[in-house]
Amino acid sequence: MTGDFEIGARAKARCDLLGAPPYSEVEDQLTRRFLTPAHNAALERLTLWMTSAGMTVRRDAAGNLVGRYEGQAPDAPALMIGSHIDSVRNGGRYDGPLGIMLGIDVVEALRDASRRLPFAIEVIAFGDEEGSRFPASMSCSRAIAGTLDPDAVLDMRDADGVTLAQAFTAFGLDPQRITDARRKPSEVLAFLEAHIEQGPVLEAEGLALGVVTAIAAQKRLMVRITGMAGHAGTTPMALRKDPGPAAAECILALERLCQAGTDNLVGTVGRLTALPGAFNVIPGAVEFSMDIRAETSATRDAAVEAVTAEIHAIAARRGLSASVTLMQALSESPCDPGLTAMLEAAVGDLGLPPRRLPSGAGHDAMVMAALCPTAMLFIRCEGGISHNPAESVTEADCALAAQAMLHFIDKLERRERA
Ligand code: HGY
Ligand code: MN
Ligand code: MN
Repeated sequence: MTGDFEIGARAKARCDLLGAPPYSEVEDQLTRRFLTPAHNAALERLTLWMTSAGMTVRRDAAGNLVGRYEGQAPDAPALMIGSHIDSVRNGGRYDGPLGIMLGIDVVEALRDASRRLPFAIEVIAFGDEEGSRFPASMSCSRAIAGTLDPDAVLDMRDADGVTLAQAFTAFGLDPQRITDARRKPSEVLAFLEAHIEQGPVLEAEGLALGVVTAIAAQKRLMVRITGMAGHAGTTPMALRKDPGPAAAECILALERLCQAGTDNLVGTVGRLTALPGAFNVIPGAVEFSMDIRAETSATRDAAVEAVTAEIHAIAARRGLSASVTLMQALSESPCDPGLTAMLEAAVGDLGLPPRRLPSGAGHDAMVMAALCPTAMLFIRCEGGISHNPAESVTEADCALAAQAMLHFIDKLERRERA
């Protein structure tokens, strides 16, 4: 126990509470997309929790929530702790929110112990990391890091045709002021993100915690294969210009390329749409997304180039046309070696064996690295399952994560006072 709450266990319970309406857009599942009423409800609840933990709380111009626990000196640079509050559709309850709730628990423990540090602590709930509503992702941490070009994203539309600019206005924010969220390097000491591993390694090795070495490079692309719409009953097979089978060939080509790849190369088609989308109409066009990742940008880019060439060759052979449009590129992001060693030592203070591992999943930390040194703590999750309502963590592992974060803060305090 720390103060009057179970540190870590309460963080898990709070993620569970946010797993249902009004903090989800959908009954019986968790879908919480950027700038929706569910996002707003979650920020209102987080504001209460951050305030009662001893923080001042504000919403920034990009839709982030920022809780601040002052250091000994006013305006001291901050250790930022946080993760994202948005979710994928029908996602898990811990992917993102757990890193925020653990930050709140840690600050409340410091406040209960009447501790003031040579730095402030800011707990951040990034509004958009998943890109589950608009095609681009990580827009909120990019706004803070100063790497977001609003003109490149404000006209992007969600599935209902709402632009990002319209969504900002509906949320009470000025789309022309997003860049006001940018922070100066002098304001930020470091960024620490605690996150479920979303993979099977820690569980397979019987480990509660791991320390991230680097985050994989990723690219998001949209592919459109264009043929000719026609009648499903009267058009002979030999006379069709059907983009459907062509898309199937392309998706198999992506799978084959990635299966043969190195550097943890992976490729995913998560969205596939036949247009106009009727039983009895040969599609005029088929669109599908590609998410391609690898430990290095070089491997990622070689795979993108190879699959793009295959897509055009398949389309040409079938008398169709194809377009491949880059939606977003994120470079690999090594975590700061000094902070990573500090985090590893903090895990060791708990009597746990050190375990360093790369992250195939993207995280706000990879964006924040443009602003400040970063460190990431991984927490075991059951079966490595994530982006799935079956996502699960234990109270004990959450408690260990919170303790490791407190030990990390002790080490950072010693370094800053030296
Ligand atoms: O896609 C990812 O890796 C992260 O969950 N946004
Ligand atoms: Mn995440
Ligand atoms: Mn995710």
